[in-house]
Amino acid sequence: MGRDGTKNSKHTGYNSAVSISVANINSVWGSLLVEELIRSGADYFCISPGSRSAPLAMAIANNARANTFVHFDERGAAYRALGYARATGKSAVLICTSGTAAANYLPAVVEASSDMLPLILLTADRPPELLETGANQTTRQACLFGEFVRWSFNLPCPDRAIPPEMPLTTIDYAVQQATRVPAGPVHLNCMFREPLAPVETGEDFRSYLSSITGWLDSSEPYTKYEQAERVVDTPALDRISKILDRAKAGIVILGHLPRASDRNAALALAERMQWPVFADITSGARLGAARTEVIPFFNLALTSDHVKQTLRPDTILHVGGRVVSKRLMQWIEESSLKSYIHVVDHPTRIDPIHCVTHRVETDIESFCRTLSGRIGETARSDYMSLWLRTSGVIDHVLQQFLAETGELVEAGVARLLSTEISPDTALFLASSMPIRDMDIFAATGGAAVPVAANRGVSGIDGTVASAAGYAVGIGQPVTLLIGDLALLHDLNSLAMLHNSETRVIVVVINNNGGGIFDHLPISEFGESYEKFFVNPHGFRFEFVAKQFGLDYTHAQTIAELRSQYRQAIIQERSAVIEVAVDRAENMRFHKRLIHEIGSALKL
Ligand SMILES: Cc1ncc(C[n+]2csc(CCOP(=O)(O)OP(=O)(O)O)c2C)c(N)n1
Ligand SMILES: [Mg+2]
Repeated sequence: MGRDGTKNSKHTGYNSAVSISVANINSVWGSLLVEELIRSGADYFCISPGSRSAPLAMAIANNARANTFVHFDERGAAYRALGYARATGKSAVLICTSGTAAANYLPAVVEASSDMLPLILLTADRPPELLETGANQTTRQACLFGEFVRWSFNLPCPDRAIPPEMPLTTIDYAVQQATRVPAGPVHLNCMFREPLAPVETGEDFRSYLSSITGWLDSSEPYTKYEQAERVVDTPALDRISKILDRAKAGIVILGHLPRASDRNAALALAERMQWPVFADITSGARLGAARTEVIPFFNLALTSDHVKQTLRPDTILHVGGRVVSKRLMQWIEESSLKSYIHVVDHPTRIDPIHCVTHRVETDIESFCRTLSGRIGETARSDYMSLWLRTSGVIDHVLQQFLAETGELVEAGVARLLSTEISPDTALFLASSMPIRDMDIFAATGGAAVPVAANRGVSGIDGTVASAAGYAVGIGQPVTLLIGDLALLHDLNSLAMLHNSETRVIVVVINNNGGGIFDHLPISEFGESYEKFFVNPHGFRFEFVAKQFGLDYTHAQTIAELRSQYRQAIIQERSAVIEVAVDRAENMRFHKRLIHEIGSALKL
């Protein structure tokens, strides 16, 4: 027997293929919980150290199939788990001790709940006799995450009076609740009495474990949740086909669509119908778009009143999650549509402008393929041709403008990354202007890489950690485009990046505060505006990058940015590339560009 009391089939009497620590009842339960999580596909554990969670941490340490990451900051650990879940669709597991440690999970839990990502939170707690007594490091943890979790449960202290099937089926149910539609976070508050370390108590657990010998000898979860297929309903198909058939000016909007098969089926349907496609940056269909139906510059087109008046749609087919562009939503709201059909794979309403007339909750790929099969070959319409022409004109103006400007502007950075992005990487976009600039200015001529962002609640927090988790989950380096305030918000998480499995190239646009507010009416309000909204700080990131062992460069021109980015891509390390941008110049560029586009589109 090892020092931790681990026994397996090699030890007589404990007839199991699984490593179960039998040092004491806490370690037995810890082993069962961790093994069952792994069997259920939740094998990525983000652990933040603490004493009360020792039975869980030691069980993870003793399970060879557990993939682990240890981080001191629970908030960052939770965001990392979120990024991992975003990349893989699998539940990531969080382990922490009691008290404020658990409370630090809240921001990521809110994002996971809103963006429907599976997380399993195992927060350690003191036993019931110590709660509400003033015992150290205790608080009301049982329902800490309120309505933001799909399920929460106060797991009783490990006890021989409770059969070992109970922790197993509880984990199975927890994973099911986290991953079934709509996916989301699940909280198990795990109470433990002393001893917390795997110290030998001399107990014999053979009779206790005898009822689960079948499970011990297998490699499957105790309760297997069978998946039922979601079929496409024929009357609904008839109704939707009829609406699409009758449309004279239809647009396909692609929202957040993480699965390539869904994306491709939606694009094939658009091609069949010959409808223009407005592909949101998080759809995955924008960067490297090979299809002619994709209208990359729809957002800039909608800065023109002429376009807004003459190209109004009568029908929208929106496939996938929410979209970044507020301008698009405002235009649709003003457009007195006949129909707005929203096709999604979850039950949660996404309709901030209250325009959806038909909502189809289904398997996106099969629904789009079935619809495609019902639609005859269509010739290119005038409506489609006008959109293609409009987007082409904007592309031309934008290229010319960027070539002429001597300054480093945010549009230029977004455009450069969209064409320079390496095909072997993924792109993670921070909230605020990075995601908007990419949505507005990205070209389609670069590589088609996965694009991700925390758009559930659009926080500027936890972005570095989310990108790091995404890199681990997707198994590729990630390029992160982030603002200075968002980076300041998550400096701690730079500590995650020196590890080679988490390669993130951080491109930080330092415009000395929240540049986004310059685009809002509040920017007219002088000194109070600067202080209370922009929050200028004057910080640079060179020494922070060095502190965390990361390569650092500072790009002062677009050519420098290009060469520094290319260099960072070929290095086998994470890096920070700082791009200092002047906010006032950036706004001047923006206004001139929009004026120029307006004039070009009137011709
Ligand atoms: C956690 C959180 N706090 C505050 C906000 C409000 N907010 C939105 S954008 C923004 C400014 C972000 O600045 P920066 O990251 O530098 O990006 P920039 O606006 O300059 O592009 C703030 C404070 C938020 N979205 N999330
Ligand atoms: Mg900024």
